[in-house]
Parts: sequence; structure tokens; C-alpha cells
Amino acid sequence: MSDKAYVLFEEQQRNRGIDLDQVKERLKALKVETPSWGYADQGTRFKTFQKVGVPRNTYEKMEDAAQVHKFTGICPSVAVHIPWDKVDDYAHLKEHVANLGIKIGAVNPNLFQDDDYMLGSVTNSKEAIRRKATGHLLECVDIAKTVGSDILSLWFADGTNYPGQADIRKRVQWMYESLKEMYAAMTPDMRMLIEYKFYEPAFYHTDLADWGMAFNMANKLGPQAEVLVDTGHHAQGTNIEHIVAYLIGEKKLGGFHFNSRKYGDDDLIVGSVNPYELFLIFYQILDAAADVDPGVSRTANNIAYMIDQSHNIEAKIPAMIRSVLNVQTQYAKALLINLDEVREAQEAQDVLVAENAVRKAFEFDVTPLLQAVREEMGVPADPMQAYLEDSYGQDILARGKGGASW
Ligand code: LRH
Ligand code: MN
Ligand code: MN
Repeated sequence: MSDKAYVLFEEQQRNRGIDLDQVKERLKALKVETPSWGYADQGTRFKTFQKVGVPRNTYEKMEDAAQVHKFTGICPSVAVHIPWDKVDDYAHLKEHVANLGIKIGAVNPNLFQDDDYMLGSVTNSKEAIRRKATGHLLECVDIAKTVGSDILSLWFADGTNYPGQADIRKRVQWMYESLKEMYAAMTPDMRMLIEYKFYEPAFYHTDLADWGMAFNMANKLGPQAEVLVDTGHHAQGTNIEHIVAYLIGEKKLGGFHFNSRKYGDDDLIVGSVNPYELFLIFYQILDAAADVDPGVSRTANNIAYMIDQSHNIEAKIPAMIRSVLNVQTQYAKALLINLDEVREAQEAQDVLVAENAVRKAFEFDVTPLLQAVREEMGVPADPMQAYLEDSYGQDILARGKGGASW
């Protein structure tokens, strides 16, 4: 893309009242965290296809994640899942990751792969199992302290498969007691992000099934607890951007797990199925960021953007780069919405003008803008092409087959 394309783009946007210098600054400030497990071999419950070159351990997952940051410039942190990323010495891991030019982000406890948790972890009717689960949550707070992370990201597989299987109200209380203990162990700069999911692996009821349950739990715990929206965890047709707007309005939206889904929690590449939904999510966030209520704008500006995907048939590093670029593209488009124009149309109650003011931003080709931003950031103008031309993808084939499975 030539400078000429950017000059034309700038003129076009200036004429619409968009300040591109500001847009560029915001694009440079965007950070998207990638998940360690997205670099590993993952599958469905039917089959995991083992790929050649997959990281064999957490250290190698971090090396792959560093490549995504190297080529995109906007992925300086990596989420870990314990025990998938269990190591003997977390301080050493922190150092290794820092030497790669990145850092450890959200620490995700895992309370769904131990036989003891078949009938629930923090919601189990057996006291001893709840104790064990709470112990793991506390261990994760300690790990976060050691690796210098300020986000604890919680998702519970807890639920039941049959009516009558368990006491739903008691389970809510047990979960609250456990999280209260974890909350008390956090340092004041830490945030607990509570994720919800309407079904799977439990098929009758899930203890934290929707945003309202996560929101209520976060409210009961206190200001350091917030809701995490995983875009794949909703029923078909759910208006996710409405949930986003509502939670920011209540100053309780803490983060995202981005992915796409066509049917269930498919963990597909974000933006691959419904890029307009992603754009509309960013529209709500940017609109809130401009809110006169400082609490609302602070919340909107403090959202942790994370990817949560399983790359099942596709090559993992380029799949992650594609995901990050899709997020960046939709964010760039949303930055082109003239919010004043939307508000004026809202005040005039002109439905069509308002809808048009939002939608037309989606229709611009933001390639010249993104290329200019990347140039200024010192990363390749086309990160995907640059990665594919680089030798890293070939070099890691020496790792062979049979890498980490999460
Ligand atoms: C659950 C989930 C949750 C887990 C991750 C691996 O479906 O989205 O965030 O921690 O997948
Ligand atoms: Mn998730
Ligand atoms: Mn999920």
C-alpha cells in the first residue's frame, strides 16, 4: 500500500470529522493477550490432530507467543492455565518470558480436569473437595504474585446433568464462600474476572450460566471482581454487544475472551464468522469510553482483551496472528464511527441516519490506516505475510510431533 493510499484515506476521514492522529494513538495503545493453550495441540471430544512443531512445554508456548507479538506489536502478554502451564519455578518462567520481550498475563485456574471435580469443584457437596478447589484458587493467587500478573481469570465447569442431581441454591452459596476466600488473598491491584457459560460440559444447569449470575457474584465479592465476556459462551442470537454496554454502564466489565462460534463454544478464529458483531462490541466500548461519567469511561478503557481459542485443524501461530489482526481491524473500523453524528441522529430520533452513521464506518477499507500505524510501530505492514516468509515456522518443525496437548 502506498503513501498515496494513506493520504487519500486521511483526507476522506478528515472530511467526515475523524481525527486520524487520535485514531492512530488508540490503535497503538490496543493490547490483545494471547492464550498459552492456543499454541498447543487441541481438539474436539472426537479427535485431536497432532501437528508437527507444536510446543512441548510452557517455555516453548511462550516462545511461540513472542512471535505473535514480534510480528503484530500488540500482544505483549500471554495468559496461562494452571496446571497446563505448571512449572517448578514460576520466578524462572517469569524471567524466561521477560527475555522474550513479553510477560505473563491472566492466570487461569483449572478446576475441571481432576477426577475429584466430576460433581463440582467449589460447588461440590463434599466439604473436602471444596477445600481442595479453594486451595487451588489460592495457589493461583500466589502464582500471579510470583509472575507479576494482576488478573485472575475464573471459569467453572461446575453444573449438573440432571434435574434433582444437586441443590442449586446451596451450590451458589458454596461458590461464593470459596471466591470470598480467594478475593481476600488478592493484592489491591489484582482483579478477579468471572467468566460465564450457558452449557458444556454440564448439560442441565451450569452454576454460572450467564452474565447476570457472574455479575451478581462479582457485585457480592466487591470492586476487584468483574465480569469476563467470552464471545463463544452465549446462546444463538444473543445480543452480546447489549450485554457489553450494560456491564460497562454498571462499571463491571473486566475483560473479554475473543473467539467466534457458529453453533456452540467452537473456539474458532475471532472475526471469522461474524466480524460485524465484533465491530459492534467495539462500538459500545468506544461509545462508553467517551461517556461523561468518569467511572464508565475508566471501565471502558480498562478492559482486558484476551483471545481464547483452540486451533484444532489450523496451524497455530498464523491462526493466532489472524485472530489478532481481525481484532485490530474491527477496532480500527469502530474508531471511524463519528460518535457525534450518531448522537445527533439519536437526539433527532432519526433511526435510519443513526444506523447508517454506525454501519458506514464498518464499510471502510482500513488497510492504509493499519499499514501506516504498523510502520510507525516498527512492525511489518503485513504481519501475516512477514511471518509466513520468516524461518520460525520451519525451524520449529524440529520439535517433531506430540507436543503439549493444552
Ligand atoms: C471454557 C473456556 C474457559 C477456559 C478456557 C480454556 O470454555 O472458555 O475460559 O478457561 O475455555
Ligand atoms: Mn473462555
Ligand atoms: Mn470457552
